[in-house]
Amino acid sequence: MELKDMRINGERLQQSLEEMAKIGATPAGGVQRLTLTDEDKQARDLLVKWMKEIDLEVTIDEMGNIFGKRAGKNNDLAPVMSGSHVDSQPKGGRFDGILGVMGPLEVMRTLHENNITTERPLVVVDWTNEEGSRFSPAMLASGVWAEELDRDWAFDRTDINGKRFEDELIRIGYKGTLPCKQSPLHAYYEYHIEQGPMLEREGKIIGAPKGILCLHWYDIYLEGEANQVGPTPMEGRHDVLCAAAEMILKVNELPDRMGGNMVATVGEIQNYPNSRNIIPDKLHFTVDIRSWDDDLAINAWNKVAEDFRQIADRRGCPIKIEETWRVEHAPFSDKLVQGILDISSELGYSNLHMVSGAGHDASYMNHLAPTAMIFVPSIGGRSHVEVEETTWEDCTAGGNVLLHAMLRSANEK
Ligand code: HGY
Ligand code: MN
Ligand code: MN
Repeated sequence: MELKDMRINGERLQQSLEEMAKIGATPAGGVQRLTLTDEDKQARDLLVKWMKEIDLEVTIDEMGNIFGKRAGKNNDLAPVMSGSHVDSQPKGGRFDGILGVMGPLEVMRTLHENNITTERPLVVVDWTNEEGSRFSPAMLASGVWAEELDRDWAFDRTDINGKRFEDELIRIGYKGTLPCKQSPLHAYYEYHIEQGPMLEREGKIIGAPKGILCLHWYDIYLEGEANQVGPTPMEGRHDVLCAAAEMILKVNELPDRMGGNMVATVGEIQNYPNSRNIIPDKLHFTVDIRSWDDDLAINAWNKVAEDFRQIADRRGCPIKIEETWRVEHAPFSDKLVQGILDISSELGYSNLHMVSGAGHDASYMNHLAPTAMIFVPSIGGRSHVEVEETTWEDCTAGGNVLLHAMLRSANEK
């Protein structure tokens, strides 16, 4: 069979995704595989088993990143890498992340059974803690690999129960010995569901994002004064929940105030002591700001942070602000993006040049090598929810585009 006529085995890809979806399955049809939980471990164990079944050289680094390498004709050449993440959001979907690990694995399976060896080696990767839900920030381990985040800072990140990242990595047996450090890459492809409405709205099958928005994460801590809700007059209260309520609405108003081209969200809040008859006196909430324009995002943050300080001052609730994490917008390789659009057309798939509002490990890989992503539609534009859904046909289509994009790059001398 000629290379151009090769296709992945869509049924096998579906079976692998269905097998993985059983790990951490939730009653409403989603998955919960939070980073470094037992469910994450189960999915990792299954991935490693499948990698070994097709003779990939499996290595695990000290951040738990799992690499499966398929030798090329010339292993001195820098590899072509493709991957994503097996961890999920709490009550997350069955496609986010895992499609981007099962996709390249299926590419490797297809090459393996057809005895095809590319010029360059190929690597499939599972990046630890892409989601950042249990341990913030997101893309933690790809950030360390790209040498943009400090490994020991990452090791010390804690979850809401005070468990340390490194301790949990050791507990599930995935703290490898390989240093978590970048190595030369010829190209990086990430295959992912769109997680938005564009492809469905435009009636297209394949999305080729021009890049990813910047992601800025902040953590806000407020102190107030607890008291019995009955006898305490309204006047003079230091109620952190009321202070936060004002602040959260300021975040929601921010994109309009800045003239658009950005999104701003408060997604997480902890209120203490969270008893209906005690005035709350401790509170934490998060802020997520994204834009293609990094400066706009920073200007927006500076404005809303000033609002926060004024509200905290007026309400007598001391505030602590942490500028937790920033990753700048990622403009992908024009060459690789055009390649994805061309391959999609050659394979007969409609396609759309777009942008990614969702963050991906590709943002960091984009600093190291020519990078691009392949999107397939999310039904109803929904993601990070249990009803997240993509048709098996579209999963196969994206896998075929990934196959030919990887082949094209891996056969470059
Ligand atoms: O936040 C994101 O967009 C990704 O899911 N980590
Ligand atoms: Mn993802
Ligand atoms: Mn996600």
